[in-house]
Amino acid sequence: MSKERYIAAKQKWAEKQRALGVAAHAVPSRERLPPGQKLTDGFPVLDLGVQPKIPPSEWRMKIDGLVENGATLTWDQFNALPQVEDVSDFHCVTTWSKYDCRWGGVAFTTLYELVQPKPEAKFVYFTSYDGYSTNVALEKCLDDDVLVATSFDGLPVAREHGGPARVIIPKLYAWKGAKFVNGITFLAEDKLGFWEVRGYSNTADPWTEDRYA
Ligand SMILES: Nc1nc2c(c(=O)[nH]1)N[C@H]1C(S)=C(S)[C@@H](COP(=O)(O)O)O[C@H]1N2
Ligand SMILES: [Mo]
Repeated sequence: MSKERYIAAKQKWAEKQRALGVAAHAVPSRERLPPGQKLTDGFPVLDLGVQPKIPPSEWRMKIDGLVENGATLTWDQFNALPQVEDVSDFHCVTTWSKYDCRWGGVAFTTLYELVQPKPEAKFVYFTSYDGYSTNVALEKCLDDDVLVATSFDGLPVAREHGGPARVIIPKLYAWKGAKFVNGITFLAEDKLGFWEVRGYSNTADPWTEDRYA
């Protein structure tokens, strides 16, 4: 099941990257702004009051849990992985949305391929340098717009926006995308993250205003 989704997403990524420069657009649904959201031109910053400063030489991304090939990647190793770019819309649960965010980095499917999750893996738990965490069903991570972004609009992701690397999952409210990400754990059972244990919805679908549990 996951395997098929993974292959389908890989294929879509490949098609998108081929078309890049011609039509690298988010595919807007007819109603592009989810219910209850307001469009913003700026880019608000939401964090826990800490913006950790991680020198590239110290940065690590640990991928573990139910995987065949666990990995702890250095900055150079991470950036040596195949790169993608994708334009998507960004929806924060506090009701602002930002259109056409151009993110570049490593597709989630590439990391999936690298570590080879076991069939029992059904959930993903992300952790961050600021103590943040969030959880997402593996199936939701296997879309052709989910990536660990290291660039925004062609420039390195700014520290306040989660640099050096942050997760982007456009189809879910943005709290599901960990800034300052340093860990990805594959699990058989769901494990609630920072906001999920504090009453935010576990599924976080902007289209059904699935904000709070
Ligand atoms: N590490 C970390 N990731 C995080 C958060 C955070 O506080 N810490 N906030 C989340 C929330 S609620 C949102 S809306 C987005 C905000 O991203 P931005 O600050 O780039 O707008 O990051 C998400 N990821
Ligand atoms: Mo948010």
